[in-house]
Amino acid sequence: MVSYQFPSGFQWGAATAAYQIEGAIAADGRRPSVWDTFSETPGRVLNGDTGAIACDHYHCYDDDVKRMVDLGIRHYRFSIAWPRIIPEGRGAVNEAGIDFYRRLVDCLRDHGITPHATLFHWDSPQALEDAYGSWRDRQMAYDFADYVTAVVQRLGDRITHWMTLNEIACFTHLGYGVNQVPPHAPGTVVSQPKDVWQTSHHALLAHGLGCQAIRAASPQPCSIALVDNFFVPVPISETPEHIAACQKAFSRLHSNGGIIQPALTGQYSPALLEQLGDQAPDIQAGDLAIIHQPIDALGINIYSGMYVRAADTDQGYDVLDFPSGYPRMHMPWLQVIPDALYWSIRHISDTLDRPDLQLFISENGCAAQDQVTDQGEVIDSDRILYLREHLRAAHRAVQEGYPLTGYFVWSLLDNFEWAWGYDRRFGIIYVDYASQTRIPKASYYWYADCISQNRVV
Ligand code: IFM
Repeated sequence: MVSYQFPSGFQWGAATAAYQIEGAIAADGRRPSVWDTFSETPGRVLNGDTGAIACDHYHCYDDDVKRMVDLGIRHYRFSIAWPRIIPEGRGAVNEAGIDFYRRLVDCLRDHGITPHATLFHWDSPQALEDAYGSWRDRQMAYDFADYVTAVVQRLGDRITHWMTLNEIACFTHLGYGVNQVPPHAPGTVVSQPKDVWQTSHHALLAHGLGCQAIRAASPQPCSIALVDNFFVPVPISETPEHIAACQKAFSRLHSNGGIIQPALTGQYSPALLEQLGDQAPDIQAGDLAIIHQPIDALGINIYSGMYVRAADTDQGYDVLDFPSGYPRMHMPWLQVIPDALYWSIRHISDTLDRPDLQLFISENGCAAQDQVTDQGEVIDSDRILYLREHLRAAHRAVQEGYPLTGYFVWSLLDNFEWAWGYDRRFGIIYVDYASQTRIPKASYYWYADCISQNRVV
C-alpha cells in the first residue's frame, strides 16, 4: 500500500491575496485599485459584490493567523496591495500601508510561520490606469519596479520569500479582451490581439525588472519566484506517443508560448510568433534578457488541465473536448484532472528543459457548494476528494525525483472570487460574511492531518 509520505522539509502552506480578503479599502491612506473601480461598476461582478469589506482580514489578521497555527501550516502566501504602499501608483510611499504588512508578517513570524509575499495579485492602482492605461503602457513595468524597491527596502528584513506577479495571462489577456466585455479588471476592451500581447509583454518586463529590484533592495539573501497558471496538456493515456503529443502541444496552448516560455527560456515560442505574425508584441532590444532573469523557484497555480492525444494532423496532436458529464467543481472551468498537477511539473522540468528550477504549488483548490449544517459544520467531502487526489499527484512527482518543494492550498478562507464575487467559495475555512464568523470546514481538519503526518491521508 502506498503511504503517500512526503520527505521531511516539504512545505505545507495556504494562500490568499490582498484584494480578495483584506477589505478596508479606504484605511490608512489606501487609494482605489482597478478592482475597486471595476467591482463598483454595475453589471461587472455577480450580485454587485465588491472587495470593500471582503473577509475584513485587515482588521482580523491576528485571529486568522491563529487559525493558521491550529491548522499547522508553517508557510503562508499572501499578497501586498500596491495601492496601500504607493496609493497614486508612483511617487510617495504610504508608510501606514507598509505598517499593516509589518504587523501581519511579525504576527506570522512570532508563530513560526514563514511569510511568502506576492508583490502583485491584480490590484493595480487606479491612478495608473487613469494616467496611461496601466499594463497597456511600458511605463507600468518601471513603476512596478519602483514599488517593489519601496516594499523590499522596508520589509526585506523580515520577508525572504518573494513572488513577483501572479498569473500574468489573467490580468492581461482576460483583462484586455478584444471585442468582448472582459470578466477581469480593468475591463478595457482593446482593438487588436497585438494590444493584448503587448500588455503581457509589459507584465513580463515588470517581472524581470521586479526581480532585479528585489535583488538590489533585499538586505539579506532571498528567494524570488514567478507564479504562473500555464495551460497543462495531460496525455489521454501515458504512452510515449501521447506524452510526446503533449510536449508538442505545450508551447502552442493559449498563451504558454508567450508567457511562461519567455520567462523561463528567454525566448517566445517561434511557433507562436509565426502564428501571431503582425499581431506579435513589439519586443525591444534587451527585453528578453530582462525578462529571463535568474529566479530561485517557480510557483505553479494548478486547478485543471486539458487532455491531449497524438493525432495524424499537421500539428501532430488533438486537444480533446470534455464530455458533458465530465466531473467538475463549482466553476465552469474547473474540470477535475488531478494528473494535471503532476504534468505541470513535468512540463517545466522536461518540456521546457528547466530541471534545475525548484517548483512549488502556489495554489491548488476548488470552489464547492458548501452549506452550514444545523450542527454548524461544513462537510466539504467533495473538496477533500479534489485536494486528496491532487496531493497524490504531487507525491508522485516528488517520488519520481522532480524538484517539488511545497504546496499551498487555495485558499485559507472563502473570499472575493473576482467576477464571481462571494458566490463561489474556495476556502478551507467558511466565512459568514454578514457576521465575519469563520467556520473551519471538514477539509481544514483533513488538511491539518496531512500536515501533522506529512503525508496524504
Ligand atoms: O481566486 C483565484 C486567485 O486569485 C488566482 N488563482 C485562481 C483562484 C481561483 O479562481
